[in-house]
Amino acid sequence: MPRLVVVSNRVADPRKTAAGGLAVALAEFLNSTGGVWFGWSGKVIEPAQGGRAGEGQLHTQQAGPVKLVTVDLSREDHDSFYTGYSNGVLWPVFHYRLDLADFDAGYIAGYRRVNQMFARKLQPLLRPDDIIWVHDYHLIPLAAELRALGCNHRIGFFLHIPLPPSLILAAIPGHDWLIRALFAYDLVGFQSRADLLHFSSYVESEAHAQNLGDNRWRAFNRTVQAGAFPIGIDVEEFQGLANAPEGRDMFERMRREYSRRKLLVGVDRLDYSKGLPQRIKAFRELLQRYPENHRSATLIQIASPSREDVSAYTDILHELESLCGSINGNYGELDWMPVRYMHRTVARVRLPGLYRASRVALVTPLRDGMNLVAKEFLAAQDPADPGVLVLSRFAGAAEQLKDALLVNPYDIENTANAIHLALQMPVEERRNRHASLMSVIREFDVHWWCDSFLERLAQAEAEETGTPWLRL
Ligand code: GDG
Repeated sequence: MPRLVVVSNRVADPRKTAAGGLAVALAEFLNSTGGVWFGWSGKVIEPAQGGRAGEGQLHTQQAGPVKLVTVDLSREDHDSFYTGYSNGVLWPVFHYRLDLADFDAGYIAGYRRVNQMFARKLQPLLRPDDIIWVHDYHLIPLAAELRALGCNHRIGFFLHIPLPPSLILAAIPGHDWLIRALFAYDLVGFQSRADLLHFSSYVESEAHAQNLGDNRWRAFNRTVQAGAFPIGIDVEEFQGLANAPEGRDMFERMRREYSRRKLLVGVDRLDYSKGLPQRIKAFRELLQRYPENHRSATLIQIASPSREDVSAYTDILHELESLCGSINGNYGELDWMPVRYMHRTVARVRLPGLYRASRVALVTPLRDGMNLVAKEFLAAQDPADPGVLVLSRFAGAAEQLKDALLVNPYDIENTANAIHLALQMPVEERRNRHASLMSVIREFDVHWWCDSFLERLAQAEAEETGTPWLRL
């Protein structure tokens, strides 16, 4: 068995329960296969501590069967690579938010510098038969930088966020460089068929790649294969959490506390892609249009802190606080607070109980690669009395979860109607929808995701590799 080397911006100890998302998925998989997990240590070296000179310090730790190897970043590299290019350019543009992008010309050099440094640090650690799996938008050029150092390994890439249509992508200065870099991989995975379609139309129209059929394209002297591999959750693990003492305790406390109410729940990182203000406005519209929900419908919105050094995130924080405050002020009663908004991270073990106690989940991003909260909510439900998922049609998950109530989150009135429908839905219909959604999330779970990606990577044709053709 070849060894698996996973590379992602952040690395987590796979023996500990992480906050969720990517870290949980990868930790779970690496725990079973063993291997190496390489990424940034999370540590930033300030100029006073040696700045650039102090960067690249390697830390190695054995965590069960997994070797964790991390590197430090200098303040300058962190600001241009992480805050600047990754989260100030790629994150907003890939989520179709050109208005929020900060195209500072200096960022791309830092982005490339860090990818080069990652490649330099990783390459000496590789064994000849390793398989390398690179994750997400921070590390798009990593394979090209590894190839430039003579690395001939099988390398796959998975993009966790959406890939926008060509004309949006083309707004990024250096977009051609970025997509060319994807051709250094043997396999490029996307969350949805829509993303794959955007990739194919970009490479054919902008990069004049030759379509070889079977999702393979040839350009820049390389052939790349691409595919849609919708990420899933570990359904059994999540259901186990729901049935564990802490999960049950949370469920019972929520049921007691809200016994006379119908709970609605939203759990998101506080991010402008998640459509939080639009969601709160749709809830306000629900109260306005359907007064029968007064004193009953109660929305718990958890917005876990995220990237607080980026100004777009502080703007949204203030907007949310003011929206929730005005709803509670205008509609609340002495014994009923319509919205409970928490800008805090809730322990993972408590989430399943919260989901299970809720009649409706509001998962209404304006754009989302997949959205794992939608799948976690379904997994946590009691099949005999399940809650209803209200899901944005712009989440990658909507391609799979057709039996959710799909909404356009920009359309506040229709979203409010869908929420009302969800609150009124008879148990028979809730059961039927839930059963059909569960069969999808069970079939396409996180194990399917890892296995199908790695199998396809192992089968991808071995390629000639070569010269440092990646010039900025
Ligand atoms: C990216 C893509 C894609 C959230 N708040 C708390 C908490 N969470 C956990 C959830 C879930 C995870 O974080 C969030 O995953 P999502 O998929 O919803 O979203 P992103 O963080 O934006 O993830 C996304 C994903 O990568 C995987 O490919 O689906 O589209 O944007 O697991 O439960 N966990 C805890 N407390 C919280 O307050 N413990």
